[in-house]
Amino acid sequence: MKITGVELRRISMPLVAPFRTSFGTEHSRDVLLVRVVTPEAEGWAECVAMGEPLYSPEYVDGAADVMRRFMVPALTALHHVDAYGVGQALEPLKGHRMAKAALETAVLDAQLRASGESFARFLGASRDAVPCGVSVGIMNSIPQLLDTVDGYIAEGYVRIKLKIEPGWDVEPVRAVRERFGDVLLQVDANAAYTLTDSAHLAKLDAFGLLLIEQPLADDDLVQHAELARRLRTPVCLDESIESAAHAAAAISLKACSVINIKPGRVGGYLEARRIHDLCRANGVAVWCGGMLETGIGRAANVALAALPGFTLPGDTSASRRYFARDVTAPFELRDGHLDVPTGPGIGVDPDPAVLDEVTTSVEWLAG
Ligand code: OSB
Ligand code: MG
Repeated sequence: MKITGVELRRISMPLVAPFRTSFGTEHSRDVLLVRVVTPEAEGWAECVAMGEPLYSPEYVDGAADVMRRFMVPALTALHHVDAYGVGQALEPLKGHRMAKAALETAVLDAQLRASGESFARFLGASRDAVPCGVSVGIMNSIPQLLDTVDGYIAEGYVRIKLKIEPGWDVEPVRAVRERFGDVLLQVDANAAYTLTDSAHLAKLDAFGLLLIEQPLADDDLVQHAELARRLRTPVCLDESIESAAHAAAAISLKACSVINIKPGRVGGYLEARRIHDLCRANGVAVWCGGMLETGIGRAANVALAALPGFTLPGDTSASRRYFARDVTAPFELRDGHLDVPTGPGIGVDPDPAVLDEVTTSVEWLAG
């Protein structure tokens, strides 16, 4: 395929409720959508970079800038490109994996729409529906937390993830465990602790958690290995794993026994699949994380979550957990599961009328 041009579209998506983590509170998602145009087909993708560089160094204005200044010109200069070629062409540019992921995914979507193949089939999915968990933000009080979790369990979510930080960890976990019995439960610290907190974190061992996600800093692989020796709760990495090479290092160091795979964080679905394959070969469980995506990003994540190594429920929640109205037909929970899209490419299309209403800017980068 030859790329004719790329549209960068910014949309503003208010969240149904504020989402608080150890790094900040999100009220609305400022999303960068990428539309790649080729003579054969168009492809869509969502860049998961957030408004501010708090989860990782990337942020949405920076992602748009690096795409417009360096990445899109490198891709439109090619006479022929497919998804594998995007990675090769962008390889000299350091970092900016969320920006790279969005461009590669849009090209992959265009390519698969042209050939009539779904993401699920292309990636090697082995299921037609995936079990879903939900990520529950830090709340103002324990009663408020219990009400929120109660609502999610009533909707059918099969696993609860509690965001934690120093001062909001053992007590909320104890309260949820006492109230909801043996529900699948895990926690996510978003790098809020240090190794000196290991005795405190070991108090969580009493609650039979599936895992503790990213307790320490992004670049603390060695410290995570030490912490993993001190805890019975399995350690899972999110922020620390930006590539298959990082995953290989973490596995050899025994820094984790579980990995949260987010395609945006690792540079795209091809690298996400490499991490899946590596983990599967090494007996490391994986699950699909989320970045509060709209239906466009969610569709591809649900396809990835259907691969055989995704043995734990993901943060692939229903559209209504995030947005009153999604830009695609809403993803809806059925018996705790989301159906894997089967249509060509990501298998969903943004609704042009909804898209118009939420769009804050559009930029066309001609090839
Ligand atoms: O650490 O997994 C995380 C959301 C934004 C940034 C980081 C994280 C999250 C979530 C929510 O936990 C996952 C989701 O429901 O999309
Ligand atoms: Mg996380």
